[in-house]
Amino acid sequence: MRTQVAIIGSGPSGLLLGQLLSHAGIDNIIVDRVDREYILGRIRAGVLEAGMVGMLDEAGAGKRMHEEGLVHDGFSLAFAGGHQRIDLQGLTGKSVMVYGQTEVTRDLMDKRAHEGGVTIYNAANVTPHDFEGDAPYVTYEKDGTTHRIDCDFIAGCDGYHGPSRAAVEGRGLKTYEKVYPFGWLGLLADVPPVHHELIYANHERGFALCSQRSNTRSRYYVQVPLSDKVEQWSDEAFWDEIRRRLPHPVAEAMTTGPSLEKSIAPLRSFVAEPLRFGRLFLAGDAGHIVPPTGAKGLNLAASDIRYLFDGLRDYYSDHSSAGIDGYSARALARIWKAERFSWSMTMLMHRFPDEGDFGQKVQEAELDFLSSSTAAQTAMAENYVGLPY
Ligand code: RFL
Ligand code: PHB
Repeated sequence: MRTQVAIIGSGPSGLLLGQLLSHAGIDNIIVDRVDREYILGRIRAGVLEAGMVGMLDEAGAGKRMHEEGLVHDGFSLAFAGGHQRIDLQGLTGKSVMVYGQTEVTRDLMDKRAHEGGVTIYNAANVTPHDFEGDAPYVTYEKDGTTHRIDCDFIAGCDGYHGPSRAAVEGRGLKTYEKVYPFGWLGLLADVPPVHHELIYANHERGFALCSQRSNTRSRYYVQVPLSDKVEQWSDEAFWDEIRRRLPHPVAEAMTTGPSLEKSIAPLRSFVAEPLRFGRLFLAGDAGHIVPPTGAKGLNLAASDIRYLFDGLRDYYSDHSSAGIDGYSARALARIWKAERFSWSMTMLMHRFPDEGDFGQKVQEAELDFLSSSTAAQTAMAENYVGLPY
């Protein structure tokens, strides 16, 4: 097989890149280790910045998002029994779109299938080769046979555990990492959201988040120790715990119900540098991870794809390699700002077992300052709606 761009990974990064390339007349093939239903079963992010919304429109996959997504003009920080609203629209003139990653992925997959784009699912041992030279290729195994895709470029959109970053280890790759001493236990349920906007809660028992997927489906999270197992948490235990961590009137208003899904995700900050190795590019979670507190993971994947797609388009249309040459530096400049914001919001809102009462007091002072300072609220809002591309 031969294509122009071989894309490893059929998550949001790979699918978005595939659509944009196809619409620009650039041939591409996506290869994934698992199948469509498995990918759609992963419950992940829920908040889209305006930049990502625009890219889904550009990819021709934004129709259902505009019909079913919820535009949010603000969110709340709950602490010390009360709460402070961050007025995103008033402070920045921008909003965010609440629409689940699962739905984004489904819309992109449906669009690709409808247009006849090629995706190979259930491919084992996917491996990028010879990307430091002029003739890279990708191999994979399927149905007992080894297949080969020759290409001009390889896009490593294969997430944190994928083969693309593994292939460049020892070739000048530098990584930066911070692991947090807790995880998020998430629960999805067909119950109406407790509030029309998201609530991020700082509480002495630990962080909690009230999010949503629609007016009838809610997504809630509580901070848990890394040693906790999801089997230890009955639905009742989850509902009891999250209500304890919310201001009284919010807890009273909460509708509970059976979970559709429950899972624990560890929290990590991670950046790989650079993001280009010859004709191989890393994009999305393959190159960086943020803790979910700032809702930036999915949105950073989109900004990487913006820069990478623009570079590849210019390469094919104008024979200019300036865009692909600048990809890594441009993407990393935005990634590090989102890393900083996600880290700072994580530090502000969670209970840190080793920080003791001092850490707690500093958090309370910062939240109190935030409540009294429009400048501080504006800085938070600017980061939350998404920095410019
Ligand atoms: P993805 O979505 O991980 O997709 C990568 C794709 O690559 C495939 N793959 C392989 N394919 C071939 N061969 C292999 N050996 C392969 N190994 C992996 C995978 O099957 C998959 O289809 O990365 P992408 O596209 O870069 O998208 C990034 C986002 O998914 C990610 O940033 C966010 O979901 C992060 N994230 C969250 N972000 C938020 O903003 N809010 C959240 O609440 C939130 N929750 C989460 C998350 C990430 C999680 N992970 C990665 C464990 C919860 C979890 C559990
Ligand atoms: C979610 O709805 O899953 C979600 C929302 C906001 C976050 C993280 C996760 O910061």
